[in-house]
Amino acid sequence: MLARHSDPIVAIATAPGRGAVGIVRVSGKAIGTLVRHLLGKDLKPREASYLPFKDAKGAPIDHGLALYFPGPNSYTGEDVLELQAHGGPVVLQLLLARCLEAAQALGADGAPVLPGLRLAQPGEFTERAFLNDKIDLAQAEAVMDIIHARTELSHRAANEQLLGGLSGEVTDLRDRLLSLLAAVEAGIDFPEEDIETGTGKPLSQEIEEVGSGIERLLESFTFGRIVREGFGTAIVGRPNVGKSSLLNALLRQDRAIVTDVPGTTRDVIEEFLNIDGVPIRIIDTAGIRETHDMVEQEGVRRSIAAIEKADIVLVVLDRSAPLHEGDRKVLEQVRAKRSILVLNKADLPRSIDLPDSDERCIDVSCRTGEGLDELRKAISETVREGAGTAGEHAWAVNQRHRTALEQAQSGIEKALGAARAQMSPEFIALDLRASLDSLGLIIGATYTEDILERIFNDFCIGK
Ligand SMILES: Nc1nc2c(ncn2[C@@H]2O[C@H](COP(=O)(O)OP(=O)(O)OP(=O)(O)O)[C@@H](O)[C@H]2O)c(=O)[nH]1
Ligand SMILES: [Mg+2]
Repeated sequence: MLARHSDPIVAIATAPGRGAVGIVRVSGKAIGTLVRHLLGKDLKPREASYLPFKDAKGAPIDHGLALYFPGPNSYTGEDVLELQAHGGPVVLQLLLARCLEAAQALGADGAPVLPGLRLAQPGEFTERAFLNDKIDLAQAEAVMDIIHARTELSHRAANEQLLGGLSGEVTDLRDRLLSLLAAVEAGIDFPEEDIETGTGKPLSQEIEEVGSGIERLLESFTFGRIVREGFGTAIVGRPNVGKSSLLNALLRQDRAIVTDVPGTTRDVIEEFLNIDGVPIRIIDTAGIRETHDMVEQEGVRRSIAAIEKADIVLVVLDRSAPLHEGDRKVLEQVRAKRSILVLNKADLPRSIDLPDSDERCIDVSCRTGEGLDELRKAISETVREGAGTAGEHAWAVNQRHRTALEQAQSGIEKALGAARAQMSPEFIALDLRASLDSLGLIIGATYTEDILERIFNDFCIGK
């Protein structure tokens, strides 16, 4: 643990701006003296007291609720004080400054009330909770996922992770690896004997089973990316077919400029949409065509880049006109992608003749709203098919977990190779241990200061 991990810390815990209530939170190993100095009395643990919050001269800054949670029964595992005041930025800044000032004041014994109290860094309260074993690292990450969740599904995934769903799976795999390791290491004294584990299964089978467990966790990554970042859905097509109209219709909001001039949209526009609880990152793009206009050329380049990155493309065609050379080019462009053909302008007579295609086709009218529900349904079905739904569990691994799982898997493969080649147990043990350590990174059984920094820097201050 670094020295900074033992400093007492203080921060405004509520979001910047104005709200009904705002909270200033202090955490430290022993903050009882600060509580007394600041509030003029001791507080009963875990009971709300309605009090004036006074400045150094005794004039009230505000009246509010004070809550004191002596460690270890607190969010951080340390002593925690929460001051709930009116949620205005000035009140909260004054309270924050007052806490820092009170900490510097000299107490009855002539020593500073709470030496070293400083402003908290992002995520530092949750980092303390991790360091004090209140939660593990995967659970700490879930705290931020809950705060960032945009839809019910994202929230459910984060909440299950916070409740320990993922941690439990990782811990089970680690336990299995640990007993394997013990068996292999016991075998080190008896190199001439076959290595048999307690279950009677051959070692290679045991190792393989752990490998399949890791593989199952890895499979949840796609779903995890979708719940965290949204399902990337690019609206593409030649100019004037109604792409921006579709974006607006799906968002039920006049977000993008719509005109009858081809080449209206010049840049990609990205917005979030909630379809049946699934977060959809919907991207309107510039109409794809050959053009001499430099700005439009850049727009087209970005449209093509958006196609590449998207999880699915909605190819918009104007069904009131015959299939255009430009449409064919777009269809060619998206050939390798999963796509839905959106036949727009269904309020007008149909003149399009479609080439044979396996892709799903949906008639819509952005003008009347016809077909939009069916399109929403088709998008959500595609997500569920492609992502593997949250069947028995909703949690899913993130990029950091994925890297650790891949490392763990590589250790497993090496161990398996060594076991099959009947190499000496030391080698097998080495690879199993490497795999164990990689799995440990997920829950923070092993961690470095660097990992903590990368995780908690993305947090809000005060969390
Ligand atoms: N009749 C009818 N017209 C529509 C419909 N959807 C869009 N339009 C019209 O089609 C024209 C082009 O619409 P946009 O949404 O700007 O088309 P776009 O594909 O974004 O065009 P660019 O940005 O230029 O590539 C506008 O005049 C819209 O009013 C529809 O469902 N029915
Ligand atoms: Mg447009």
